[in-house]
Amino acid sequence: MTTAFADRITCKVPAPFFESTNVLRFSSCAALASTILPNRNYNAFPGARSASPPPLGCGPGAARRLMDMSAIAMRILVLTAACLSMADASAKDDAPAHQWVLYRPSNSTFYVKVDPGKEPPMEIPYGAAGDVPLYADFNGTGKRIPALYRKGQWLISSHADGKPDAVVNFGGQPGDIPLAVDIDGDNRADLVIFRGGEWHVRGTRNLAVTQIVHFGLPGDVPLLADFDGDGKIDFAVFRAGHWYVDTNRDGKAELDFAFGGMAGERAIVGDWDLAGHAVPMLFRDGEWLVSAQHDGKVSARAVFGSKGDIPVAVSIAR
Ligand SMILES: [Ca+2]
Ligand SMILES: [Ca+2]
Ligand SMILES: [Ca+2]
Repeated sequence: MTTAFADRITCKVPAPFFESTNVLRFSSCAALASTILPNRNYNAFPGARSASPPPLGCGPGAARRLMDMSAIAMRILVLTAACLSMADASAKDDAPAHQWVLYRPSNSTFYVKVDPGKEPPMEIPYGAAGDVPLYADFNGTGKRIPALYRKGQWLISSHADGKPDAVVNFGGQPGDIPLAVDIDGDNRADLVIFRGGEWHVRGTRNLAVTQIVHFGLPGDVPLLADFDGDGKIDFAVFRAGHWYVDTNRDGKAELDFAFGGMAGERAIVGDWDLAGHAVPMLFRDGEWLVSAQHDGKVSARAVFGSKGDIPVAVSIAR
């Protein structure tokens, strides 16, 4: 099952990310691509558990392969031109705009892009090797800001100027994984440390209290989001292609679904539509896969970033 966003694709012509302004979003790219390149099934959105990454109509991987094939090089040009012509059609799409955030460790820089939007990604140099990037509304202003976790120190940059203006100590044990989500409902991101199945939650309503929640196992990828749409943040873990979600905080999963499982991919959650349900996403070397129905099927995809980047956040642009 697909959503209204099923065939919405971010198209990127084969040029290094951020060095090209030809990052376009358009509707019906899948149908367009299959027309121009009929030997590829661009209308199919295979499940994320396939042995190899699904073909992309306009993604860099597909583009590289196709560029090597001189016999159809001209078709690429035709496709690119057609993408350009389709750009305006997407303006009629009533889907909400999304803010995509990734972090590039090689140059310690956040990249923030709004799609659809004509502005190039905003670049925020911030951090050093080994830092863990975070992007959340730490101040309760309605605006998300960058932060870094560095061996138990949280370096929050309210002005997104590459300098921390608040430093908080929380966590710091080897293997601790930081998360920043508003769990206690005061609109300010709470600091959370996942430690091998134990969640340490320091809510902003009462900084003196650290709550402990048990869910998951050592080695799990922790995730915090409202999966069931009841307005409360759920505790979730990603484990080798399976997602387990504890919606009532009793340590047992109410939701369990498969999505992903390939080596090298990263699991994150994002706000995707206005219904308030968080959606699971996978990041594979610059390709983002969305499963809006929690059924393991890819309902939308985008291209943003490249190999080595860290996906940080996806939210409704406001
Ligand atoms: Ca809070
Ligand atoms: Ca919930
Ligand atoms: Ca439960």
